[in-house]
Amino acid sequence: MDKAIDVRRKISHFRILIIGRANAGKTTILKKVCNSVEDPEIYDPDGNKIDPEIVNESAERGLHDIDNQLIFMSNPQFIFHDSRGFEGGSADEIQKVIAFIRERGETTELSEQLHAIWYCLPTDGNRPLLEAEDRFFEISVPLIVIFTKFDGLVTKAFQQLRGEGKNIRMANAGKIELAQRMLTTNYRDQLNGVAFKPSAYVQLDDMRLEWSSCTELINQTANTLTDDALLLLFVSVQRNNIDLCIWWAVREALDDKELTSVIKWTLAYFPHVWDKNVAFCIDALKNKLPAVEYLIETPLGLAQLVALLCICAEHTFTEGSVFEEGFGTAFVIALDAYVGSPTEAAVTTEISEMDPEADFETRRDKLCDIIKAHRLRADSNMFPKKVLLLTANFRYTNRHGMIIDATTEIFI
Ligand SMILES: Nc1nc2c(ncn2[C@@H]2O[C@H](COP(=O)(O)OP(=O)(O)OP(=O)(O)O)[C@@H](O)[C@H]2O)c(=O)[nH]1
Ligand SMILES: [Mg+2]
Repeated sequence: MDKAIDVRRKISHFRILIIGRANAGKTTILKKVCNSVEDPEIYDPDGNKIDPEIVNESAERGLHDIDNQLIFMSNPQFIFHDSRGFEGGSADEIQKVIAFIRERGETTELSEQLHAIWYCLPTDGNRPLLEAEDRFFEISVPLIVIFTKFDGLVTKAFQQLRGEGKNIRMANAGKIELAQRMLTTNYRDQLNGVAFKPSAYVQLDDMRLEWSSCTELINQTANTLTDDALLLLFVSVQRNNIDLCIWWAVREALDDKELTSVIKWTLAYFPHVWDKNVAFCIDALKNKLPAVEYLIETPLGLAQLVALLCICAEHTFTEGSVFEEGFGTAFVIALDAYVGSPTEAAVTTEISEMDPEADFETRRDKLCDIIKAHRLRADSNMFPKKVLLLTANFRYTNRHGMIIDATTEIFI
């Protein structure tokens, strides 16, 4: 297990190859995962930034050169590689992808290896699978098949039902179920026949919509990682999905018996907590709660400690300033706000109602629910009153190209 923390210290990037046909929705997914409306920055294999303005003509190629590294500034801990679509001179492109996967597999540097492959299969077209597409499954990297543009398949199902004479209401009522069946027959079942099965399948809603999310893709990717070190790394780079960090932190710490290890393992899953901060937190906690050693001697006491750590860590994450150096201070403020607060009292009551004899999964899920229901920031009275420094108006373009005027207030 300590090897995992070690990896977190050594490499901070999770490297993903995304492949699939042109227009499959790859870039849209990457932006969603990184919570970005901007295009990624492009770096060559040596880490030199490629300026898309200068290489104007080949900028498009820069994005699709599989060797280049794509990094979104909103979550620079993910490095993506994006290939060209397979069709149109496809054999060449497939060879290139296979060579790239093989090369990355041969490197002994963990940070240079591929950690997962996301394989996008659009479901809105007429051609379910390309002949050569199942070759990719013969690899040792976890491969997650993503069925994209399911909304397009739903539209096709609707049209089919209308063609069969159903009225609009009936066609609407039956379209999702039919689309699901079409997905199974035309895609899932066909992939069951291939020699090397993907590690997981994910089906995504219309990724263009503001509310659609990639949570399922992130969860499935985490589930396919069998190596503790990689799992910790993957979960801890999720700036967009703190609930997942909470889930893994609880899972890891809930059966632990030793104070330092509980604290270390609960905090290690959060993206902004680094090894060097953990020792500081242990001291801060012992200062604030001198009896903390005794707390973990009972299952419910341990659950309280894990809840405290997750709630404080989650709260500090929402403060932009806490990355790296600012974490210790932010943690102490959160700890002061939490201990003795109504939030802590509510958490303690709910934990005391948990069944200590229940199986691990039940206790884990219950504790996650309690933690998620008691975010520290929900009770703003617990924090020192802040003073409004300025109100700023700004304008930005959202992912649908709409210009939005917004206002933000900055407090000190
Ligand atoms: N209907 C539908 N359209 C989508 C979805 N996701 C993306 N699109 C649209 O599909 C088009 C292609 O999306 P991209 O994300 O650029 O696809 P890509 O695979 O990166 O394309 P290339 O980089 O050209 O290979 C865009 O017009 C997107 O708005 C989806 O879930 N449903
Ligand atoms: Mg793209």
